[in-house]
Amino acid sequence: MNSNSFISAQLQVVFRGVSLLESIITSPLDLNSELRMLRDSFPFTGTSAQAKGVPSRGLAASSLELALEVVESLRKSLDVLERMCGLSSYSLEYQWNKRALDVLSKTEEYIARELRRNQASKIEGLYVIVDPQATRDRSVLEVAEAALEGGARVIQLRDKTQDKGDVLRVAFRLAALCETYNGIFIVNDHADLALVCGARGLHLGQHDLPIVEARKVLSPLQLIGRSNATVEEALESQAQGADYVAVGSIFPTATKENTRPAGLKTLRRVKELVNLPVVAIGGINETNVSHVVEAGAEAVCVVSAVCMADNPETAAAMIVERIELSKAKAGRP
Ligand code: TZP
Ligand code: MG
Repeated sequence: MNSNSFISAQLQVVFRGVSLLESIITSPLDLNSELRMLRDSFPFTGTSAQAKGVPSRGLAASSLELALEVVESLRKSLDVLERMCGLSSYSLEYQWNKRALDVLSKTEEYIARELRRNQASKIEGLYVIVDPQATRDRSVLEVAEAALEGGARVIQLRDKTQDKGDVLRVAFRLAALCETYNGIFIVNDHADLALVCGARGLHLGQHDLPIVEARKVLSPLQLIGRSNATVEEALESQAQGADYVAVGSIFPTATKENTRPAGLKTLRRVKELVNLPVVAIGGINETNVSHVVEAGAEAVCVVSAVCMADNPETAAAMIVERIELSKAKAGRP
């Protein structure tokens, strides 16, 4: 292939890619119009790209993942074109490329947000934190597997003591374990570990990395959850771009020192004001879990009630049953 036909192939990729994105991103309307304007103003000549037409509209939501890959490939093609065509910064083509990069960033942000919203809706039911300090000397893998067998939907690895290399080895194994149960694996505190082990998400406290900084480390589809003790903190977490909020401590707990009390009242208020999945945490067990579900929490997060139990699997199953009963009683799906 000579350089002219290579350039022509890149132009086809760009024109068809923009057209494909336009057909997938039908809303929001302003983003769709920006993509249409890019296609309408495509300035490059020397290609039959335009003649090939655009794909049909209205692809399914699952095509958002495809759209994300299209964005990535378009960026590469635009970069190749800029370097191979030696575009002057005053040329229409150069200006169009710059505009395209800007629209691609907005498109990528929109797609990632939508896909994360979809993932975050799966943060529901029983959410178990495994911490090697709170497993009664059993391995976190053993306890996590028992919790998943008992019906837990989310597992978070929280390890405040071991070196990162050691935590990472466990994180890889927990990530694989959760996949086999179709569960969600979250890493506490460390964005780098969450990225490297391919966790579905990262959980941050009030004094950890700000969400915007953690996003720079994570892949665009990884979730970020954030702990909150007050309504104001939960609203701030939402404003920072959290995908779910944790609220606690709901009840007194002996597992974590110096927790601030949040209580059921704060949980109810957060449910009213925050438009994200809400996870309740702190002192929750099978005897009080119904109050937490009645207050509206989508997920119930526990440490000791499962990890310190004689039999973590039956303890998890019991809590899951109570959650389901309370949801049914409240007429919730
Ligand atoms: N954050 C707020 S309370 C808490 C954390 C990590 C500990 C919850 O542990 P338990 O044993 O479920 O009360
Ligand atoms: Mg933390």
